[in-house]
Amino acid sequence: MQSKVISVVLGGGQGSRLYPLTDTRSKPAVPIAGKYRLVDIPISNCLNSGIERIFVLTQFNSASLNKHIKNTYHFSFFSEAFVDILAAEQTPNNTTWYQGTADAVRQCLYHLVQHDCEYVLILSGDQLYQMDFEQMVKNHEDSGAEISIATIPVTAKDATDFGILKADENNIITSFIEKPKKDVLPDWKSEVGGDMSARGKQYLASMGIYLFNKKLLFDLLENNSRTDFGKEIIPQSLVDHKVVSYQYSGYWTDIGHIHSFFDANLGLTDNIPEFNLFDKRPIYSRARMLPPSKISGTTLEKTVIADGCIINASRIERSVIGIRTRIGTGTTIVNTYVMGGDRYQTLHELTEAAETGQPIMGIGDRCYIKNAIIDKNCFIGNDVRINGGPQLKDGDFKTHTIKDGIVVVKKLAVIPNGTVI
Ligand code: ADQ
Ligand code: ADP
Repeated sequence: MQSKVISVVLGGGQGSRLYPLTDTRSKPAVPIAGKYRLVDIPISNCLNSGIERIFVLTQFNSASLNKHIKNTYHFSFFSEAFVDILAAEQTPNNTTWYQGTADAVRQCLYHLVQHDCEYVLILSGDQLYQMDFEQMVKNHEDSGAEISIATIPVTAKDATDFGILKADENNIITSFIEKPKKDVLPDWKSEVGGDMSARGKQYLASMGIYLFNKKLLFDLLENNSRTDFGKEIIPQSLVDHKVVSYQYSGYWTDIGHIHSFFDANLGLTDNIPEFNLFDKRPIYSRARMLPPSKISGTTLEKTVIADGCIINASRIERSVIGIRTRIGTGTTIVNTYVMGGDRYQTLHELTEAAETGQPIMGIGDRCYIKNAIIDKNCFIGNDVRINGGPQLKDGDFKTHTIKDGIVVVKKLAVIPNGTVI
């Protein structure tokens, strides 16, 4: 695998769907599950599948992404392995930012050409799943495919958000439509087999995971201006090339929207989560050498707590609490993802805040927080009430954004004592 495949992770366009989490950082750097970042998911899937040469394409480079990659993915001096970030850059031939997914890959072809490989695996940066790409490569080779697309059955409700395809009895894709409108959907039903069909998942969706024969990828991208895989490259390739569906049946979810990102994070608190962090194949992240979390007087119900926290809350329920989070006494947190902090405040800073009545980094005393995402390094005062839910109208404010009833408190926001949202 190592010598056959190079992987390219599409790290994100403008990232507007995950705003405000992507306001000051690139999408691959968005923290998930209390201690990881989005980019750790596709990179871990690659490493666990024996693919050790990885490019991450991102529209803009952030200090946190660079630092994270540099501090996390160390390889032996003697190995060929690498994880390289390629941010949209101006070169004599390209003066623009990436215009779309295919354009992003096109602009990095000159990096790819320098490496020996048979296949290029193209991955999305905003999906939560554990997949063994070795199986996909094997299927690609066994079927004689020139392009393989990982696919998953979805319901009619979800089908309009994906590329939908039809395949013949040999899994060769015969037609493909990117995000079909509702009225044409019935024409796109597939025979997906027993259980899936019974659950109403009668449409075969592209997971946005593509395996290309290297030479074909170059032929398809060079000397033209097609900008998107789903809209142009894939549908246009069906006529002249063997494009095969590799059907996947495990857990896979797109986390490119605030509500799906929120649901995927809180899903980790389920008794048996669909995404298994406790799998023998690890999700890699930065080893931070944090102290164990210290918890006092708190009733914890279905809660995931990362390292280095100091928690004195009275109750935390169905929540994910990220690294270095401080939570004061008498506070209740429900259905919330608290991302945590990048540092601890010094004793001097804490004393000064106490003397002047300013909030400290973390969540203060006697707060009630429900249906929220609290970004990194927030200062939430005492007696703050954040009650997200469908009763709240969407909107963007100085300290927070409301999307689908979820309150997203912005990174570094200071929420004064007694605030009600
Ligand atoms: P979408 O996810 O809607 O559909 P798109 O917005 O093009 O497609 O994003 C694909 C991935 O590429 C995402 O991870 C995104 O962040 C990233 N990306 C987008 N523009 C980029 C750019 N300019 N530079 C770098 N990265 C960029 C796609 C397929 C569908 C398929 C779904 C599955 O088009 O056919 O069903 O993925 O989620
Ligand atoms: P994120 O993308 O998660 O918001 P940042 O861009 O803020 O991350 O960078 C996180 C890194 O910056 C952390 O590793 C942390 O060590 C460092 N950092 C952030 N703020 C401070 C600070 N005020 N003092 C020292 N280090 C900081």
